[in-house]
Amino acid sequence: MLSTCRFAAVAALVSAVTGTQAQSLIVNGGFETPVVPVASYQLFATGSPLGKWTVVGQAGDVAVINSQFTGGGFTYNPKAGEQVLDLTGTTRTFTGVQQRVITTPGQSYVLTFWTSNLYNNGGSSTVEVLVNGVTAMRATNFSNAGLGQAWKLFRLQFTAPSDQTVVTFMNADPSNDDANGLDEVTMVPATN
Ligand SMILES: [Ca+2]
Ligand SMILES: [Ca+2]
Repeated sequence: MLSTCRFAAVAALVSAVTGTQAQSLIVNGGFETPVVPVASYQLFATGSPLGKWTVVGQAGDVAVINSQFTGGGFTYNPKAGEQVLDLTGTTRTFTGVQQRVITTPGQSYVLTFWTSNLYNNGGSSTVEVLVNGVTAMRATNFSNAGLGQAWKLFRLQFTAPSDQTVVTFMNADPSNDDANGLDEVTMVPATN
């Protein structure tokens, strides 16, 4: 009996560990598609699809930037992969991206995402996160990597109210700030 209980405990632990590696419900959370020109970027206007994402908010745009792009002496190193999303785009408006995911009502989910701050271009970066249109978090990154992007990880846990959940990431930087990076967005069921 004792050995059976011990086996059950080990099985539960293995389940918990594999649970944290569940496939993300967010598609293209690294903004690796659509592929934009090397050493350049591509703008996506409000209302446009960006892969599985949709650009939303005030009239304006966001930019998908290739890792080799440099502008004004700044580098736009992604957190991972070859591309990164810049929420300020060229318009620096309250504009962002959202994605609708299938969820289980009452289930708890963990959303993680990395934001970047280009310290010498604005000083800070704030991303406003909305769940089903309601502000759930304002994530501000003050990290300093000079002329490059300094990355910081954020985490938000919430309970899904319905069988579909819309997750939105908005640029909440002031209009004189021209950099607000987002990369590696994931969403998985909470394991507790
Ligand atoms: Ca990426
Ligand atoms: Ca910024």
